[in-house]
Amino acid sequence: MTDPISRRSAIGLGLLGVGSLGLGVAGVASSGFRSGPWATTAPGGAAAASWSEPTVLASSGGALTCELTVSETQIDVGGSSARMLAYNGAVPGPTLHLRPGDTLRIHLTNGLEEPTNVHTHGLLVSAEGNGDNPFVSVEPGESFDYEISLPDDHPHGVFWYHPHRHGFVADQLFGGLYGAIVVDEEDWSEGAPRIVVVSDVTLSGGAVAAVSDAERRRGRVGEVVLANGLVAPPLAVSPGRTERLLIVNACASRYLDLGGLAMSVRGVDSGAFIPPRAVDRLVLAPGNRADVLVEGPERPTSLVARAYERGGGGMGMMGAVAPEVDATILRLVPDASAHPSPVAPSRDSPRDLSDAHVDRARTLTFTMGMGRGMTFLIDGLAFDPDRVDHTVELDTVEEWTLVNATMMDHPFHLHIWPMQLVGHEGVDFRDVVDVPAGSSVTVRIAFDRFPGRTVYHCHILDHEDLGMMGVVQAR
Ligand SMILES: [Cu+2]
Repeated sequence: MTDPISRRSAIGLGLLGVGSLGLGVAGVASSGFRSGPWATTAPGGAAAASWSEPTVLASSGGALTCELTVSETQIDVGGSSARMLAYNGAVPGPTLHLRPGDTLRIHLTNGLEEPTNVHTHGLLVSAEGNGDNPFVSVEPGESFDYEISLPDDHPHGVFWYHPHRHGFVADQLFGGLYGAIVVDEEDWSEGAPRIVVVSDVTLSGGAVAAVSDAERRRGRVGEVVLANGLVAPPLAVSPGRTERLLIVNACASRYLDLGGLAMSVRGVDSGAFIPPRAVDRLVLAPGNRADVLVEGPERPTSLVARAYERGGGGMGMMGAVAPEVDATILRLVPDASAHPSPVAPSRDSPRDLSDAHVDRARTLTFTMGMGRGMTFLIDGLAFDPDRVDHTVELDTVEEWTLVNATMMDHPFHLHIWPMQLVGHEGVDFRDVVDVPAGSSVTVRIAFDRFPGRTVYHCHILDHEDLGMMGVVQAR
C-alpha cells in the first residue's frame, strides 16, 4: 500500500478536530508518556505474556449458532490468577465473526447469582423480542435464546457484546464480560485482522476489587489495563509492513487517549473514513471501536493510552478516587518473519445525512444533582423501563442536540441507529458520541428501519446503572 501516514493529525471525540497535537510517534520514551505501573511487567513482576487473541467463532452458511455461558471463573491475568466473570471461561469472550445478512443465534446461560443479558453493541439489528433487546433479563441459572438478523447491507467493521442488564452493567463488564464482533466478507483462514479488546480491572485478594460509591459516581477506572486479557502484550510485526488492528474500548469508564505511534484510521464505530485518516492521536470513549492500520516499526514501539481528563475530579461531592495513570496497551516488536495481517477493502459508511431533510429536532440534556445520593439524569428523569421518553417515526431523519449541563464528560450511546456528527470534516458516524462537560454536540440519525423500543444512555456504565438512560420507541 502507499504510505497512508503522510499527514499528522488527531481524531478526537468531537471537539479536537484536525491538527497536530504534538505527540511524538517514536514510542513511549520520546513522546513524553509516563509508564503506568503495569507498563512492562505483569502483576507480581512476571514477564509479560506473549500475544494472543480470543477464540474465533465464525458463521457459515448464513448463520452463527453459539453458546455463551456466563460464570465466575479463575482466570490468568498478566501472570497472576484471579476470580473474574467470563463468557465461556475466557476473558475476553470469543470473537464472533459474521457476514452481512447472517443470523446470529446465541444461547445465553446465566451461571451468576444475579441477572444478566447480552447487548450486541453497534450492530444495526432489531431490538424487538429476542433480538438485541436491552429489556431482557436472564435470571440466575436460566438461559435465553437470542436470534439477531443482520441486514444484507450491514456495515463492515468491529463491534462488540457485553451485558446490558440495568443495575448490573458496570459490575459485570468490569468483572470481565466483553467480547468482539467483526462483520466482513473475508475468509480468515488465510490471515485475519488483529483483534485488540482493551479493558481495565482492579484486582485485590485474588478477585475483582470492590468499588466505592465515589468510584461509581466518578465512573470506575481499573488499575490494570488489558489487551485481550494480557498486560502490554508484544505483537510481532514485520518492519515496514502494514498491520491492521481492530480496537474495542471495552473499559467501563476509561477513555483511551491512544498515541505513541503513527496510525492510519480506516473508521471509528459504524463509520468508514475514505480515505483513511493519518493521525498520531486517537481518542476512544468507552464503547468506541476503531479500525486502524499501523506500520511495523524498526524498533520496539508501544501503543499507549495517556491518562485522560474527563472532568469532575475536583468536585467535592464526588469523593476521593485514585488518579488515572498512563498505560501501555501493546508493544509492536520488529520481526522480519512475522506475517502481516491482510487489509480488507475499505467499507462504505452509512448514508450521508449532511444534506438530508431533518424531520424533527430534539434536545436531550444530561444533569447531575443531589437527591437521595447523587442523581444522574437525562431530561430531569432517571431511567424507567416502563416509560417511553421519545417516540420517533420510522423513515424520518432527526437532529438531536445533546447538552451536557454537568462538570463531567458523558459519552452518549444510542442503540441500533448510528449517529452522524454534524459540523465535522468528512462523514463521521458514531455509536458512542462524547459530550464534554459543559458543552453540546449535535448529531443526525436516520430512523430508517427497525421498529421497536430500545435505549440511549451514558456509556460510563456506572452512570447508566445510576439512572442516566432513557427509552426511545420507533414506529
Ligand atoms: Cu456519564
